[in-house]
Order: sequence, then C-alpha cells, then structure tokens
Amino acid sequence: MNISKQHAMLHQLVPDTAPLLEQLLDLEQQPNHEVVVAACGLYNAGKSTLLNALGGFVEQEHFKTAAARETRQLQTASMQGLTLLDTPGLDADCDDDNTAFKGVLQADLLLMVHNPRNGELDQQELEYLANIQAQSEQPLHQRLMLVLSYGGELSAAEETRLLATIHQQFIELCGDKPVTKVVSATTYLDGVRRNKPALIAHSGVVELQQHLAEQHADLQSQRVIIRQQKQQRLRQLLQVEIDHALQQKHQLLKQARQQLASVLTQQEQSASALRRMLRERLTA
Ligand SMILES: Nc1nc2c(ncn2[C@@H]2O[C@H](COP(=O)(O)OP(=O)(O)OP(=O)(O)O)[C@@H](O)[C@H]2O)c(=O)[nH]1
Ligand SMILES: [Mg+2]
Repeated sequence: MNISKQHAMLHQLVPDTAPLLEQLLDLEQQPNHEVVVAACGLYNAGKSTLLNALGGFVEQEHFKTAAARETRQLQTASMQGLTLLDTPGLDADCDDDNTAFKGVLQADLLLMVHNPRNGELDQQELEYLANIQAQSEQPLHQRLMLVLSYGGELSAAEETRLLATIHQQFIELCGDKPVTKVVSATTYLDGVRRNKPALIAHSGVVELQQHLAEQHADLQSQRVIIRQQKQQRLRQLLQVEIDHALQQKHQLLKQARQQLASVLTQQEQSASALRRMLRERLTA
C-alpha cells in the first residue's frame, strides 16, 4: 500500500489528524530541490530590487519592482545553485497569504529586508517573525539574515543606533541577533549599468553574494537534518493524536457495551419474571 493510501485510511479512521497528515505529506513529497533563499519583509522594503541585484538581473529586471505595492505572488529565479524566492510584502492584501507563508517556511534561509526609513521593526514585522519562529525547527536567528536596505541613507551613527535597537528586538524575540548586512541594491545595479566598480563595492551586494555562496554547503546539509527533525516531530505528534483518538473510541465502545449489557440484563430479568408469572398461572 502506498503512502497516500495509508494516509487516506488514517484520515478516515482519525479525521482530526488531517492538518498534521497534510504537513507530513507535503514534506514527504517535497522534491530535493536547490537551497532556497527567500526575501521577506514589509511591502516596498526593497525585496525584489535586492533579489534582482543578487541574481544579476541588471538590464531587465526578473522580479518586478515599483515605488507602489508590487509583488503579489511567490516568484523564483536561480542564482549559482541557489533558488531566490521573492514574496509579497507582509502587509499586501495578497490573494493567498497561506501559500506565501508556506513558501517562506520551506525556505532554507530568510533575508528579512528592512527599510531603515521605517525605523525599528514594527508590530507587523515582529508578529511575522514570531510566527515563523513558532513553526521552525531552528532558532530564528539561525535561519534568518537581517538585510538593511537603502544602505547609505543614514549617517554611520544613526545606522549603529538603529541596528542596536533592531538587534535588541531580535534578542527579546528569539534570544540572539541574526547575521546582518547593510546593502543598497539600487547603488549596485547603477554601478553595474554604468561600470562603476566603486559603486558596486560600496553597495554591499557583492559581500552579501559572497556570504550566500559561503553558506551554500552548510545550508544544504542543514536542510537534510532539519527535514528529518521535522518529519520526526510530525510523526511523534501524529502518534500522540492517533493514540488519543483511539483511546476515545475505545472509551465510547466500552460505554456502549456497558449500556447494551445493562439493557440485556433488564430484558433478561423481565423475561424471567414473565416466565415465572406464566408458570404460576399454569400451575394455579
Ligand atoms: N534608494 C533606494 N531605493 C531602493 C532600494 N531598494 C529598493 N529601492 C526602491 O524602493 C522601491 C520598492 O522596491 P521593491 O524592490 O519593489 O520593494 P518590494 O519590497 O519588493 O515591494 P513589494 O513587492 O511591494 O512588497 C522601488 O522604487 C525601488 O527602486 C535601495 O537600496 N535604495
Ligand atoms: Mg516586490
């Protein structure tokens, strides 16, 4: 019997396990694809621009960018063995928030893109991060990098102060601060277009590309371990749910059997009384 048939049977037997089963099935059917690096953050944070810069989409952008809200769906591109994943801004009223979030959860590394013009992380970003943390096998600061976009717009002192505040927010949220890079994707794209090495170097994008290339092998082996841990955790949860559901069924059957037994006893008592009465009448 194949896995889907087993799952269908289990679903029929214990319907409450449906969400867990779905997650397990998703995980089992996930292809062994490339390492996925996803950009997430508020709309207009510069996610798509950053991914265009990282992926080398200079003359023609692969990920559409705009000054207004733009990305509405998940979109991917390949970059030296990595898959870059663009996501809708957190506050976009996107058709399928769940699909977007599921995609983000399956990413191996998250680039949390934050525009320093917005100051520290806002409530929406913090809730989003907490939600990811709640559903991750690894601590948040290990599966996420903070990327401050619009690099060069703050003075060095302002940038240091802002980063200290944001790092403190991370420490409160998950106990540690993530690896952090400050980039200007527009400066990088401009530098490549106009062949200005100083702009390219100043943009911080090359540094980020190098960092991702260095992380590649680690991310790949981590992916296998995390997948196994996730499967193990889901199977354990499933086992607990199944045991609980079977115990409840067993209890219900026991009660039903007791009720039936008591009805049977009553009926037997009535029948004996009836037989006794008939016998007395016949012998009278
Ligand atoms: N000055 C400056 N502008 C930037 C930078 N990064 C992005 N922008 C601009 O910011 C605007 C929004 O950029 P996008 O990359 O579309 O932002 P996004 O986060 O993908 O936005 P949504 O798809 O709507 O969620 C565009 O006009 C970009 O040109 C940057 O580092 N510096
Ligand atoms: Mg976008």
